[in-house]
Amino acid sequence: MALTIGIIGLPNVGKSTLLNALASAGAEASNYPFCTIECNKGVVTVPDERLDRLAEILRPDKVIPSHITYVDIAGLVEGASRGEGLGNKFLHHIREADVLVHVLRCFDDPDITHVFEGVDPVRDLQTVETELFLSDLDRVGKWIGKEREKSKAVRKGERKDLGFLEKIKGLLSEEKRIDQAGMNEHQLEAMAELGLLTQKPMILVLNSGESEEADCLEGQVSTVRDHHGHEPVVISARVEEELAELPENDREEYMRELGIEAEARKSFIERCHSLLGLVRYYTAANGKLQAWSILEGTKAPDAAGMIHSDMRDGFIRAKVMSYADLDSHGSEAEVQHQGHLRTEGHDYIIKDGDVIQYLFKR
Ligand SMILES: Nc1nc2c(ncn2[C@@H]2O[C@H](COP(=O)(O)OP(=O)(O)OP(=O)(O)O)[C@@H](O)[C@H]2O)c(=O)[nH]1
Ligand SMILES: [Mg+2]
Repeated sequence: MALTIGIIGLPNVGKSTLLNALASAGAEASNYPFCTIECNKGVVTVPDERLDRLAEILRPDKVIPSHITYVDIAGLVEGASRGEGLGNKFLHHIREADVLVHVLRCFDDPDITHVFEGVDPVRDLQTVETELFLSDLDRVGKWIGKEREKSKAVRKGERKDLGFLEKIKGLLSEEKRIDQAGMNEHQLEAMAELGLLTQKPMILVLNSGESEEADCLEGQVSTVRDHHGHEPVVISARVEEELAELPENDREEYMRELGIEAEARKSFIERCHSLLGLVRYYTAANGKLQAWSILEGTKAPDAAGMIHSDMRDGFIRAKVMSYADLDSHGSEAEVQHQGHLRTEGHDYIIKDGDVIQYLFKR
């Protein structure tokens, strides 16, 4: 299953427009808050030069690039965590995404309704973040309630650590992100099961519009950066959507007219990859070379499980080479001859550029 990126933000900030630009998925974008009610999905191919070189070396019958599914989620509003504006339904979709792209409106256009007065990306960011924290708080609160109701007869190993959950609740109520470093195995399991929205890797995208003044935009970038602590990505969703819809021949001319050097949507996918800490690795088996995008820190059986759940359940070991070795030695046989073909087990964490063959019980 492809990795899923959920596109979130307030209504009318350009989420559907961004998805159209990325995937030409035909999501409806219009000047009408809540235009997206059900989710639109776009499957985007990740550009990958290493895959071309690997195909040259391994000569597979079939080459399949990595795909990322972008899901355009309807706009969140204040009170979403209490069910406002179909809130709970939207929050449910967000919970299913592996990582989040949060779109903030920086374009000023009196023709496009803004849910608040005027452009203020930091205010919008805080509004949506508060809803995410409140939703998480509600979730942890319900867990605590259920634990308390469990009879004393329930065995210790089947109980959740109430003290730990209370601590998480306290941090969430202060809108603090939770640091998982130092957590024990049970606590990490509980965190994974909770699937908190505020723990998902997230990047911020400033939708800059087509005619924003450079100074004004720089100011917005730096306030968002100061607030969030990470560098946001700037893109003009509407311009990119227009470019995506133009025939190849007309595109360059339009870009010259606008004074744009390169289509941002192409580098955007790459930037998402690096900012979100995604890792790209390859499987080579049965004449098929395939690239996969996964979260950093994924263990081999879980990565295999993204191909098929049977492969996770029956995982035995993984034969691993690195892209760098294949590239420099030029053949699989030579990599093996040089002693660089490794065998890894259940605890192996997939690295960027690994070329893997899984062995599993059927
Ligand atoms: N002027 C201008 N308008 C834009 C830009 N990006 C999007 N829009 C317009 O803003 C309106 C809303 O865009 P959408 O992409 O539908 O917004 P959304 O965030 O998906 O909205 P919801 O689905 O209601 O949550 C559309 O009319 C877009 O064409 C931009 O960069 N500049
Ligand atoms: Mg939309």
